[in-house]
Amino acid sequence: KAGYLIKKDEEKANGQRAIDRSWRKYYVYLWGTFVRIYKSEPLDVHHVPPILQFSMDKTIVNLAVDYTKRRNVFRIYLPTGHRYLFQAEDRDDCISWIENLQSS
Ligand code: I3P
Repeated sequence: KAGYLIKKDEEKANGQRAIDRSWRKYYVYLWGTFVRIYKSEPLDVHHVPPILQFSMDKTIVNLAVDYTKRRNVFRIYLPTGHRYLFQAEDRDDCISWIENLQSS
């Protein structure tokens, strides 16, 4: 699965509050068990280094029901302590991302 999502960093490694907390649009590509994040859709996804990549191993993904400022937002918890919010375009896309990430 791949597509544009709007991301906000909530916490960085070790659960420290992220410094840059603004929402930004990124191209997100789920490659096997890896999430690769690009500024925009690369011409060749396998030859352009992502700006961020992490494994879905030992992560937790769920709907961010407590985050009420935006709709269709899910959260990813990484074992490193990083915590990200992602906003999808609509409800279906949000559920689809959660399901794909959970089964990756
Ligand atoms: C952040 C930006 C985010 C906001 C965040 C701000 O400022 O306004 O939209 O998160 O609030 O720090 P900046 O763009 O100057 O970095 P919300 O949209 O969730 O309110 P926060 O620090 O309370 O997370």
